[in-house]
Amino acid sequence: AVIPEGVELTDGFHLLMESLEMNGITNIYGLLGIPVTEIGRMWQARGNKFFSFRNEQNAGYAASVAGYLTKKPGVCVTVSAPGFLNGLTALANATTNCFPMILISGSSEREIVDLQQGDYEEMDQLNIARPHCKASFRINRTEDIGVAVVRAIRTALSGRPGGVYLDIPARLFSTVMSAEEGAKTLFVPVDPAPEQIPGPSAVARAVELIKGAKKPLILLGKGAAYAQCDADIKALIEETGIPFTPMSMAKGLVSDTHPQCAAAARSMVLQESDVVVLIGARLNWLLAHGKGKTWGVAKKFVQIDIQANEMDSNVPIAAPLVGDVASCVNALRAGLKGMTKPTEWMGAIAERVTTTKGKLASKLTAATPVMNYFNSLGAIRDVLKNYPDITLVNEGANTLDNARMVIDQYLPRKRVDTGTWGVMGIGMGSAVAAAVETGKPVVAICGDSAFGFSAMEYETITRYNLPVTVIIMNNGGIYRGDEANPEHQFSCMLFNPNTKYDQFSVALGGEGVRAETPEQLAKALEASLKSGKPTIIDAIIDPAAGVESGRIGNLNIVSTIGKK
Ligand code: OXT
Ligand code: MG
Repeated sequence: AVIPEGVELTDGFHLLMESLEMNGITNIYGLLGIPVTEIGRMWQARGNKFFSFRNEQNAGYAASVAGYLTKKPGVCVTVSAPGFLNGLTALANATTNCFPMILISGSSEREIVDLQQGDYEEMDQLNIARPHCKASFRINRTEDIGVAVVRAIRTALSGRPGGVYLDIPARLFSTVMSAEEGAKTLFVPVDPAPEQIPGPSAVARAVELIKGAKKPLILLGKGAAYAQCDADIKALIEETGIPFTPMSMAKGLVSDTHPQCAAAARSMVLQESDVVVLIGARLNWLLAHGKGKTWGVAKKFVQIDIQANEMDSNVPIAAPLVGDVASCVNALRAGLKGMTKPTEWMGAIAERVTTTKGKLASKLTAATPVMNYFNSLGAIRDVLKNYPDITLVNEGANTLDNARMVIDQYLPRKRVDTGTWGVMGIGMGSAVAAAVETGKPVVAICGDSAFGFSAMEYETITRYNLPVTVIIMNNGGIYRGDEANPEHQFSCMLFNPNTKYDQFSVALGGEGVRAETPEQLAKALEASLKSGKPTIIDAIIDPAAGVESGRIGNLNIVSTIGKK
């Protein structure tokens, strides 16, 4: 339509920004260039924050972690084709982990892309994104920007949260319309993540099963942490006296030091329990699909999940509770009021926990010629005890598995790690988002391989002067650093042994410390947390200390006939 002269105009850029602002988005994570550059400049000029990354994948991880921590979709903005594809990995990861996130990419002109006439950064992004997220939308008209943003937000947040792709053809950004008409197209969704109440008969079935159990167990997943109904979950655990064990990102939802925490008796409780209540935890590979020798004696599952078809995904679920975590947990609390506590079972578990912790304690303080995972992480643990509200970011193999075991978490949503996919490279993006969204310090404990995936974002951290301490567990390789080199070649599992991560930090404007003993490590960490300055601690770990694939060596495939 022709707009009469003198009418005040708006355009796609402004409508998009106003719509995001109206919906409470203040931080955008991204990487700029044609055709989205102006979004960054104008977003900052309007008083919002644009966190500019060195690679879109890391910006995407940051957005997804922002979504996980805040229960609002994290927004990532990228350029077309290659920038979009870099961001897509993070969008897929967000969807797999059930983190709400919106990836907004500029795209090249439809008429050229669709006829494959070779446009600048030509790619059919809409369709490529589709299988990797909850929904893939394109906005073709400026008057649809408002509804598209709302649709993206509702899709990302409702039911099982996840990623949404929003495709904006370049030309739309500068397409104008009447400002007055444009303003009328923007709105905020009512109740985008509605309560979903479980049916009374489903609740009664679950209550009966739990009441009849001799050895019940509660298993907390990161879905339970995401739900932000921490007090309700703690109350369920304390009122029933049922032991609980957390999946890695649910650590701290109820403190790891709580007397009912069975994490240190994990294999025992998985094997011996008779009724297992899964709260926001899926029976995927991380839980051995709910079957096999991990799970020992026959058992019945109660499963709380917002997505109905999660039930029976691997094994029959005796009592499915479909609904939001808070509603389901509170329904169980009401039904289980006055339940007899399984004190004998809890007592046996507590005994095992004490023995296991005792065995570990001696390893954590043992002196060794070169630091290993235990005494280095023991030193870190002792410092972090005094900083319960830092966010711990953790990636690697041995670095991940040992840190998960050794470092206690005391508060909910204070641990971000490699998640459902076990993906390396979430480190620096997650650290940025955690520092930005919580306003509190972050400690990232990364394997030297894992760190390499997002290392250049350390410059992003120093540029924004974020209170992030990165501890690099430098064992010189993937899993181990002592593999023999084949003839005339460098081993495919090793890194340059002369790599000095502390100096890398200094070169990028941060503080750098080399730590060769647990005492040096503790001192450097304490100093870094006190200073709040971006710091890398290069923790020198015995190259022989790790094991292949960490604790998931069972998933590694090895040749059955060996070397030929
Ligand atoms: O009860 P038992 O006896 O079983 O003992 C358990 C607990 O009771 C006990 N525990 C405790 N003891 C004492 N005190 C306390 N407080 C306590 N708490 C617990 O500890 C044990 C273990 O408990 P846990 O961990 O809970 O139980 P378990 O049985 O291990 O749980 C099973 C799992 C599956 C839930 C758990 O293991 C888990 O969450 N695992 C996640 C594993 C994972 O995701 N790993 C990462 C991927 S590995 C591999 O893929 C890597 N790659 C390839 C690659 C990837 N991933 N991504 C991309 C984009 N490209 C490539 C690469 C490149 S790792 C990797 C790099 C590795 O090198 P680095 O240099 O980075 O790292 P280093 O290895 O350090 O060199
Ligand atoms: Mg390593």
